[in-house]
Amino acid sequence: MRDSSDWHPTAFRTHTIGQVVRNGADMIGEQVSVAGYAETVRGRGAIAFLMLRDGTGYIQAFLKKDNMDENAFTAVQSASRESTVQVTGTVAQKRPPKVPEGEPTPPPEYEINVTEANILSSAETPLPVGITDDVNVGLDIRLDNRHLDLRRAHVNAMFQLRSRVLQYGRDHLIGEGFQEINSPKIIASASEGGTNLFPMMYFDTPAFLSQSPQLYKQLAVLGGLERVFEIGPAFRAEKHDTYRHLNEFISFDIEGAWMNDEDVMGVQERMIHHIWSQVVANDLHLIDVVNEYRVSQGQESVTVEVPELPFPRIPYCDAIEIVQKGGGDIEWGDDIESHHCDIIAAEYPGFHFLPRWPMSMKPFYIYHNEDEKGSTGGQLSRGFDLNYGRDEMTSGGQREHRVDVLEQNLRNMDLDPADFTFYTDGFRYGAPPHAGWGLGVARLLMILTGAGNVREVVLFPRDRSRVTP
Ligand code: AMO
Repeated sequence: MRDSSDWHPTAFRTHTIGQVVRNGADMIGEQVSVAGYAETVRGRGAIAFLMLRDGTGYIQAFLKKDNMDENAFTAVQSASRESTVQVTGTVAQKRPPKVPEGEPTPPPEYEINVTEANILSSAETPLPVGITDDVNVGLDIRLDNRHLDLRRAHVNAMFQLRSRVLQYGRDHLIGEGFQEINSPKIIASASEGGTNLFPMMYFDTPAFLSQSPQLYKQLAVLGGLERVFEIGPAFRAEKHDTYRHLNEFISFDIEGAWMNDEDVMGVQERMIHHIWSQVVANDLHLIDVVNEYRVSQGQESVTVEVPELPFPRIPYCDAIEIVQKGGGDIEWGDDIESHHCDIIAAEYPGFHFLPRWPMSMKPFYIYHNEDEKGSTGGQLSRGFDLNYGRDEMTSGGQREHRVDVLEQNLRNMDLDPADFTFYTDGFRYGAPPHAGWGLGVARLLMILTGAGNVREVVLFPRDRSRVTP
């Protein structure tokens, strides 16, 4: 579990369990207080073994009636699973298990000889979902009881990995000169065009939940912040029911001045390379926990292979040819859907960019150059996607910075420039060429953890049928 070396003592414990487990050799005889969940309680009569778990590890607490208050002893001995317990006692080395001759002796393990114990909160029984035992409940029941589901080791590990991924991504971008921003989530007009907005009342005025920080991150760059990023929620009123769509998701966005599509693809691949390298350097113990569970379920283990740079670039026109050659039914100007991506993924199974989409497929804010035409003469744009296998991770592109073209794009897409003056005004007083992207955080986590569904790596997912807990 988590590295606990720099956790400070709190009112309820002097040490984390992880600290005692790791530093046990130097702590023999030392008095400690730890607190955690009661995984199991064994033993009868005058002794009891309590297996205690906190967010950092597991330890056995050894209780002897003679060594402590009798009522406290009895309370622990009859404690239900998952009750929270605080124990105080001295650190001791566990008696080593007998190993057959010739086999290596396992590393020493430590336990706590308890002198004081305190049930902090008793767990009701039965538990609606199993924590340590392999109770086969579906995802829905797990999500209804997420507060318990999170106590399972592999679920806990997945969310630790999620936090790490965001940390490494953030570190990388800050290292490339990006600064973090927060854009409003209550907005007055569609940021992506289209109709997939959740309406709301903002006092007496109709408003919407934001679909994307798109227009605001651009305004920040136009205002001179040059390189910005945001990790925040995006809301889409789409009636999807798939393993990779939610109605609220965390979008990891960047925007940079004086950059084109190729420049921000570079930022993207370097960031992903950094995240993967850091996970390999620091977090393989978390991947091991995930794999332990996967193997117990008969699933393949996940391996974290740092992807090579640069990622392949397969321009849209070439992608169409690959799909056609692979027997897929597609024409220039069509969207590349998941079943088409399967054909491309057969050749490019890892991360790959799909740059230069037709302008007709891309939002009004994407840049295009009149001279850049596709194989059938259609107008090409500077919009791109990043895919991993069959799944889209990211969309991005160079942005249109010429206000007259921008307004024409809006009209071409049946949008009224008058509704976007808060945005287009940002381009009237000198606008740097700029570019950016938006990455679906849960989709990236799906790859890293092997999760087959974004809901696995989202704390409290919001989909068509789920708005609680
Ligand atoms: P787009 O709409 O493609 O682009 O979204 C960017 C990325 O966000 C993720 N994503 C989703 N994840 C879960 N559930 C959903 N319903 C969902 N919709 C999108 C995907 C997708 O690639 N403004 C542009 C980005 C930009 O150009 O900077 C945008 O929002 O991984």
